[in-house]
Amino acid sequence: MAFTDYLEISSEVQAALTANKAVVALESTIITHGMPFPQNLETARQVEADVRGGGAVPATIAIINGKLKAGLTSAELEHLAREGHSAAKVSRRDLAPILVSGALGGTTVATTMMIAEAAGVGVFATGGIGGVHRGAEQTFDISADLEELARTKVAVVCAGAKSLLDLPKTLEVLETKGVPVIGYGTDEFPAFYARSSGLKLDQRFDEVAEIAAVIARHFDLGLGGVLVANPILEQDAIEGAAIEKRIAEAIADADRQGVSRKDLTPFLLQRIFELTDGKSLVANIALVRNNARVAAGIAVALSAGK
Ligand code: PSU
Ligand code: MN
Repeated sequence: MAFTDYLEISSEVQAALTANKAVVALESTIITHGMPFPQNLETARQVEADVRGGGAVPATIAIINGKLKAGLTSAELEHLAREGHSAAKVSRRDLAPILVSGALGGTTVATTMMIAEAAGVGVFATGGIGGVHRGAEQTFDISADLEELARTKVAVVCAGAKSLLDLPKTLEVLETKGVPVIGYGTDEFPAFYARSSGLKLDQRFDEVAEIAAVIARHFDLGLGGVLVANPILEQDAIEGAAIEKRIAEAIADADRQGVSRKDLTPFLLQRIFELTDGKSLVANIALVRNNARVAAGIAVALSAGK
């Protein structure tokens, strides 16, 4: 048996792949652990529609009944959204246990990349990647997403990473691991809710066709994954200082309550949502949709170049 023996690709996604049409992978931890119900379901549906609007086929990825699924039915999407935190948050090391138990699993950026690669999908849209947590020099809390970007042949389109992470350290680890971070229309690493972080990127491209060309070349060279950093649109952004206070409060709450390890990111997301009266969620939804549109454009350009 091999990894692909556990894959179940929907007929629509399979047909698109066979015909060399553009496909965009989407993750599901953002549905189960990243947003509350019902906004998680509405967003998951809108993001799929945005991918279609951009001329690509969406392949939302999750683990259901012992199968690695690429392309979900509407009922499966709803099931994931309703289960929320009752579903497992599945990172690389959780894959085998979850397949054996048959539990429902939302896939993180790391596992979504693995399943996308196995399915033959090269472009993936998400909100923000996991990274190096603040205080990692004490806790060693560094997301498995970074390791996966280093080794797995998938391009991930994100709005940077939330400043609940240590962004300079996150960029350092990506550099160490040889992951290109490409700014789409920006010279700076975007900070999720805010367009800029003050951290300069080495690579900037303003056209999706150029980004597709870089991704294709990186894949040809066998160098692993690519991170495309696409800033939140101006009209949706939350000013850096305003959100920063809330993030600091959320981190202090997590410390006080002793929240750590895989529970930390979902806890912080929920706490920031509460502390901003839901404003963080509005921005989060807008940026994921923006990433889906850009990812579709890149996927179309990639498939045209094949
Ligand atoms: N960042 C967000 N929203 C999310 C996540 C990260 O702004 O929903 C999720 C993604 O699925 C990411 C995961 O892969 O959290 C990272 O978790 P950890 O730090 O435990 O690796
Ligand atoms: Mn972690």
